[in-house]
Amino acid sequence: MATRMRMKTSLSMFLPTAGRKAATILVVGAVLVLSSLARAQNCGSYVVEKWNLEARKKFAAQRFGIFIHWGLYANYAQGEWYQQQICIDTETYGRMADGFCPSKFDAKEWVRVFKDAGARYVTITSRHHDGFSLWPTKVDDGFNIANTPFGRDVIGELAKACDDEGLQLNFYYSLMDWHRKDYPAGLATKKVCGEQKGDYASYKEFMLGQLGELIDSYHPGNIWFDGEWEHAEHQDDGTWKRTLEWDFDTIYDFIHSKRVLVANNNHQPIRDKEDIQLFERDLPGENTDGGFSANQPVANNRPIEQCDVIQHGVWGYRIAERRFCTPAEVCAMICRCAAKDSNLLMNIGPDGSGRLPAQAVEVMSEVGKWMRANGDAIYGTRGLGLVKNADGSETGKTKKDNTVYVISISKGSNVFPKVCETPTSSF
Ligand code: FHN
Repeated sequence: MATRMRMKTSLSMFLPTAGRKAATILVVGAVLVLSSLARAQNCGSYVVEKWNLEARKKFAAQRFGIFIHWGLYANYAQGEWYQQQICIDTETYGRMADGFCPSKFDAKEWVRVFKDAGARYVTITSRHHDGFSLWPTKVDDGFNIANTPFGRDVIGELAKACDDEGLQLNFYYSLMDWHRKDYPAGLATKKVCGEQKGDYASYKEFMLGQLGELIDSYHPGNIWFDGEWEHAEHQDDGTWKRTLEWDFDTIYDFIHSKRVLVANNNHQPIRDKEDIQLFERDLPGENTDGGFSANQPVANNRPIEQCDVIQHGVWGYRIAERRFCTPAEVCAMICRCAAKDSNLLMNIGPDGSGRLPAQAVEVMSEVGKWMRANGDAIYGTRGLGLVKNADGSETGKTKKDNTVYVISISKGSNVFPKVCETPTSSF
């Protein structure tokens, strides 16, 4: 019974939960096929183009990125699901737009912190589930940053700051929407919008309009979708019960036509046209206690990215949550991911003033010191696996050219991983 329940995808699995246990590490398979990302590939009838394969390879080599969850919800300071959790109607919730004036927002300072931490890219919530857009979009009903006292183009300023410092910017984009009337409400949205039937053709046109605008104006590396899962429930016979046909072919083709990669955090097996496989707070193939990846076989021909949170249990800023990962814990996560041939996308939720939480800044500064000393074992490597040792420590291995990096990850939240370089001939 317990197993059957775990296999089912239920809405509660996607809600923010406080502190998950560190991953239980298993021995992974042997050496990966190193050339799999470099050549043109057939995925079913879909032929992956050369630009796409090169972009995937570039993405995988970056290995460490910063995730930013920021929007109106930062003003409420209760995490990004607050509207849904206390069932505020969209009109009442949206009034916060009149009070959104993050006077301390400084894209250059954010980027300085990210770059100093050793991050090679940034993925920001251009629009989260509440439907509020962080750029002055022309295709919505006005629920965006232009109609706040702040009025500045957050996405534009961040894009410029990233560009100036050589960091790639990517966009999280919520498929699920708690604001628009044409969005067909799924399990989570019904709590805010009731049994809203919506008009998906109209909603899809809106999304394509926004995506085109985002891509043409700010040139992201990838679009990172989220929220599909409120319309999909995994069945015991291995199939998915879907309550909405999203027409991802059209959406993905549109994004690919602009030479941008597609990722979808849907917790399902990867589709042909998805370029990056995502794991939420779970190492690829581990399916630890959250159960997010219970139904996600690891794709062996795509770059992989695991996202996780620095502030415990939340993505958007929560004022009362004072527990943050330690620098050593973040470094251990980076190492586990690299050993598993995955990137780490570490989330920070800025507050309503536009500042990154001070604790996150301190942690990232220490992470940066470790990355400067040990980055060779991380950037541009391929993962050779991660083993859990009898004493609870872990050993990860990565490889680049003729060097294998053996990474020892000790137990304890304040012990940094240790890296040892070995020529491949020793193996
Ligand atoms: O509901 C969201 C959540 O707020 C957050 O954005 C995370 C990031 O991976 N994804 C969803 C849950 O799967």
